[in-house]
Amino acid sequence: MTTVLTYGTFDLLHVGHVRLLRRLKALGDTLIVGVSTDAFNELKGKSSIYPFAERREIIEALGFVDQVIAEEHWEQKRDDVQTYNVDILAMGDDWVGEFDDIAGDVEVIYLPRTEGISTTDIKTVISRVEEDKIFALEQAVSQVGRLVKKLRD
Ligand code: C2G
Repeated sequence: MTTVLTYGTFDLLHVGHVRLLRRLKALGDTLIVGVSTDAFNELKGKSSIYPFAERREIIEALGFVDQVIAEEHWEQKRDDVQTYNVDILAMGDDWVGEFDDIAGDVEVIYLPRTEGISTTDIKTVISRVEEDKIFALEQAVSQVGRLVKKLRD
């Protein structure tokens, strides 16, 4: 039985995350996912829209994920590899080389990311939509103001 382990924030889950996790599951029999806690996200300099409990619940809902654990600090990977008897530690290749120091205990591999999508991009699109809506509302309000003024004159 081959056990694969990976880690991530997995905020606003998208196809980049899902495709990576599917590929990781195809590498073995058991896939364990370490989801970054909100506190660890702060250490990573990231903030997430969904709190840890919801990000964990969403990953657990993926039928091909066998277990979800909390990722609380950078140093836990080596211990997790021992605790869960992990054969492969795998990440997207934006992390290439970052975890080679634990290659002695486990096979460390990096898989190509899915280009063209990221949680940051999704947040940007949503914020732009909000800005457009606010602008349209401001336009409507000023138009109503002008109409009211005309009616009064
Ligand atoms: N990913 C991907 N394709 C994307 C976006 C993300 O393959 N378009 C991969 C990343 O390479 C990572 C995983 O999905 O392996 C999770 O990505 P994030 O949620 O951004 O996690 P990250 O902040 O990279 O956290 O200790 C490791 C860190 O916790 C990794």
